[in-house]
Amino acid sequence: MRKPHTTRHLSVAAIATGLVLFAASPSIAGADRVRSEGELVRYGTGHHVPAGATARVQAVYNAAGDTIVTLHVRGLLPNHEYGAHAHSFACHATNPMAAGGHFQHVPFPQGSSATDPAYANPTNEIWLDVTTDEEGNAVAQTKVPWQFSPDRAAGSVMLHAEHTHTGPDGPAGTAGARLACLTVDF
Ligand SMILES: [Cu+2]
Repeated sequence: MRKPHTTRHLSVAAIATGLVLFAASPSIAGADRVRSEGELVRYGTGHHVPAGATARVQAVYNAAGDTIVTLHVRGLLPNHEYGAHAHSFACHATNPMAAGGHFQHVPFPQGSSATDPAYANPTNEIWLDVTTDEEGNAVAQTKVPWQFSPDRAAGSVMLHAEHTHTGPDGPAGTAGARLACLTVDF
């Protein structure tokens, strides 16, 4: 299996900006934060994710301080719904739980839970649910009003068996079994 290929692009302007401004400033518009693509790591029986299925994830920062994340998937089951989110850690070869929970911009506090809709929502997490076309391909995009910090960022995008459950009464953010994963060094 091919290892996902991750690249970071830092323009001269971005580096110069970084020298002048504090790191907390939003990065310049259009700067690629990260791009990763490769064969999905498949878990379980794998029959919902055909061998050779691939994903590509791109994250871009804009001047307003948002992060725009795009997911392309290829070679999945045709006309099929999958949930997808950014998770905290990189994909493990055989243990889907090693990717941790959903990355949350504001982590749920003590006494709350990962599925509290106040934290498990598409503004505080990166949700990329897809419905594939007749060839098993799909694209999803989300925009969140925050950026990753250098010391705290997501590590993967995980595909799930169902579209993401949501709503004010929780539990929110759940999407069934973890099916497949792409490491993304956000
Ligand atoms: Cu997930």
